[in-house]
Amino acid sequence: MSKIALVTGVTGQDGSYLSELLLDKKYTVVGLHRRTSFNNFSRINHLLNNSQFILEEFDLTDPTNVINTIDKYQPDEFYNLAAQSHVQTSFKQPTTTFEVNTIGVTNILEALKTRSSATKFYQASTSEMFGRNYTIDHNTKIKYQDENTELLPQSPYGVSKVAAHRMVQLYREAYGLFACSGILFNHESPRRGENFVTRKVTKYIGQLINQKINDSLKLGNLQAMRDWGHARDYVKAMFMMLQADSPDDFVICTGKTWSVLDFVKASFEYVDLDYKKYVEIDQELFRPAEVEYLRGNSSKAHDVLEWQPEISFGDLVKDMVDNDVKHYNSNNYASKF
Ligand code: NAP
Ligand code: G4F
Repeated sequence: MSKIALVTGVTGQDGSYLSELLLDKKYTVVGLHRRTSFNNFSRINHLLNNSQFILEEFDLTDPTNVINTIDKYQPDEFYNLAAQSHVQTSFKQPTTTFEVNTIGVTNILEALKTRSSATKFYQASTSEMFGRNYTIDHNTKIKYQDENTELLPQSPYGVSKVAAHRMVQLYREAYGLFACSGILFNHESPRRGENFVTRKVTKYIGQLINQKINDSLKLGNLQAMRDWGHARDYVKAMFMMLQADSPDDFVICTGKTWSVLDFVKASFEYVDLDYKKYVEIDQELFRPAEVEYLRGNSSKAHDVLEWQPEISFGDLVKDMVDNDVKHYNSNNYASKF
């Protein structure tokens, strides 16, 4: 009999790639999505006819819904990818962010503890939890974050994810759940939400090349540094964590860092355009508090899980720009992933 995996946030970037990976491994995947006024299945349309893929309506802020879903499927693995995942939005909606990202995780942990304690659980933690903190390598002087770096979040989103991260550690230690958190650094793809900076840039280029936009590209802080990888590489690490001998937390990253400006330049240069002609700085897009520097160290994941990223920064930029140029070349903007 095939293993059953529950995946929350299945309509999102990571949920769609993880579902593909699990289906390839012959899992039955139950994709959990919340009710919306119009179905938001553009990233998973290609999975809907797969008999091993089941869609189930779900909201992790509703404890009864969480318990009933776990009772119904008694899953082997539970991947919690659902979140209010936008940092800027979390400053405007701190309560919703906390309800979904922290109370929602607690609802799942409680339900697993009482109804399905053998289920292996994955929680989507984040490098945003490090906030403005880093560790310095005394030999190389390189600044980085790893599993031992103290968490100093700089946004309601970061705080909500730290609280959930601690809750996962507590349920692992206090109740013996096989519960892991992946501390994933920024990861992108052609399926990235359009309000994150990388996709905002590549979407603009796609529209520009196809003469579908006349406005400038308005951006905020171009100096912030991020460790950007490809989502396809990162969902493999989620799966590997739940196949390990024992549950633990792992940093997942590339170990390199670039500024937002580096990403902008690389994207425009790829299509032989000068970004300076198109980009405008908009003070409204700066955040009340910023995470200025992220550069991970994933030695632990490399040593224990034998995980390492395969897709380079340059290939990530190409993948995203190529996809958006193709996407906006068509008048049918439906899913083309
Ligand atoms: P994403 O594309 O924004 O997807 C978020 C998903 O959560 C969507 O499917 C969304 O549904 C769902 N969701 C939101 N609120 C919900 C609720 N109350 N009940 C049920 N589902 C709900 O995010 P992503 O980039 O795939 O990231 C996946 C996870 O990893 C998130 O937890 C994020 O915080 C975390 N993370 C992401 C990164 C990154 O760089 N991508 C890095 C570290 C950690 P709708 O489609 O209906 O909105
Ligand atoms: O693309 P971003 O919105 O991603 P951010 O804030 O780093 O968060 C993402 O990565 C986290 C992992 O570290 C995840 F947990 C989280 O769920 C999300 O996936 O912004 C990246 C940087 C920031 O410094 C921001 O200030 O880009 C800067 N930026 C500059 N102009 C902009 C813009 N960000 C956005 N979204 N939009 C802009 O116009």
